[in-house]
Amino acid sequence: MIARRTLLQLGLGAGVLGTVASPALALGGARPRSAAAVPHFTRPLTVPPVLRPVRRTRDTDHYLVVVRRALAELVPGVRTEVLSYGGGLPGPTISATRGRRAAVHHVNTLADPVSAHLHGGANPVEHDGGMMDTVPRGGRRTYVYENDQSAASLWVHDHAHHVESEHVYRGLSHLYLLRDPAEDALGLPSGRYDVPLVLRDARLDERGRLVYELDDAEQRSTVLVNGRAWPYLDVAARKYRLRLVNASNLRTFVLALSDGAPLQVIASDGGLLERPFPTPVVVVSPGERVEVVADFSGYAPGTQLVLANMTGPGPMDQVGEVLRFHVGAPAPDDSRVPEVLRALPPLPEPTVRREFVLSMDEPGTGHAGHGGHGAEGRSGTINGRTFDPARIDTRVRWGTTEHWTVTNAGATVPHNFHLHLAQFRLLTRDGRPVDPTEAGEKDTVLLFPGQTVTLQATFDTHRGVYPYHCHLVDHAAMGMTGQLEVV
Ligand SMILES: [Cu+2]
Repeated sequence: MIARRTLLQLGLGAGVLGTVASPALALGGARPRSAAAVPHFTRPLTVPPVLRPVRRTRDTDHYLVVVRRALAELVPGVRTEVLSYGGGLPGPTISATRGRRAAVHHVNTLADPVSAHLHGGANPVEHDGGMMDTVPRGGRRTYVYENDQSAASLWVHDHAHHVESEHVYRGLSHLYLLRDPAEDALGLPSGRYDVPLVLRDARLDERGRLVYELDDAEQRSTVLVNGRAWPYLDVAARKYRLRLVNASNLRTFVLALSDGAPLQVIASDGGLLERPFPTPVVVVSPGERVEVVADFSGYAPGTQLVLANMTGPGPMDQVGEVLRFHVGAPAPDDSRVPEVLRALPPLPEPTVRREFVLSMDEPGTGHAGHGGHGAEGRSGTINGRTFDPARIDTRVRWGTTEHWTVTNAGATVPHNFHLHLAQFRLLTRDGRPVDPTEAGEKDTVLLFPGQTVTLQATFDTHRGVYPYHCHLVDHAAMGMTGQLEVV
């Protein structure tokens, strides 16, 4: 097979590659030997199927999810064993409606204990999927979600202590899209023009098997969108709502269209922004969600636009590309992006102030730990302490609003900060008011090395013990997790 780079040097467009590096060829024995050999943009994007309820009652939809091993064609022609919520990577999407309860019955067929956390959800602690609240092999568990919160792109992922990092990496996540008739009435692009894009990376060996090594971002250089490496998406020349979800363990995506055209950011983790905000660059760190409206109406049929990723780690000819849009004919478009999307909840005056400092043994700083090689033995801390399930780090009085200052004390490694139970509001980043795209409801915030953010959160829903942690999942597994008790 001619190297992709060579073809590009010859001036042949990537469209030619689609003919040369067809999935059929790969099936015929030319198996991808590394991420570098996987052709880009030869397979169409797929969207995870919507899970059907097994039963509907007056106020509740019941779902069945079997946690099991499955096969997925992450790269063309190769079946890769993954862990799955019911088949596929990511698993099927739950489409929930605000005000209508979802009861999700889990059956664990894996050897490991599992725990399913609805990321971004405000739920009673027994339904939060706690790290120590696990379901053993052969066990069953029903998670009940009230869906009494703003419409938002939520997602479910494993959170079982010690194994969550490898479980998430091997595929245990799925979308949970919470809808609201009030949001539907805004007229944003909908139906087939509302497309989730679950982004992540993976490291595959020469036989196409997923390789998991703790804190191994550099080598996870195969980029997957909805579980396929570098797919393309045929789009009509009109507006699309794109729900960007970062399901990576470690990789932050800095996304832009290859022609630099702006994307209208309309929503973040906890739902719609107050107003749309145009930007050419969208940053999504692990666990974060950013929704944009992309308008393809100005492009001639046949135009190809790459959704590019402008940062590493890893080789940029691989990790620098994510997805390609192939623009087709214009299509009728009565969708609109209103100037006002919603009124955000008011910001009460905080009465308690706290500080959180994230830190970890960084490679190359002389703190390589005791493990001898790799990340084993290195630890991550919040306020100097690694996770201890028996310790409550932060006690919050129910009903209060708190002001938190969160700092990444690192010199080289980015972190982020994820809070269970409550959506928070970012106030400042390094002393300046946050960008409008970060000013909505958030549950996860990125902190580049040395950065400090301030945020406020109101704890007026459920009582109990919930974690907060770095959502670079490998870092959480290295101890960068604390516990909050709402009393
Ligand atoms: Cu981290």
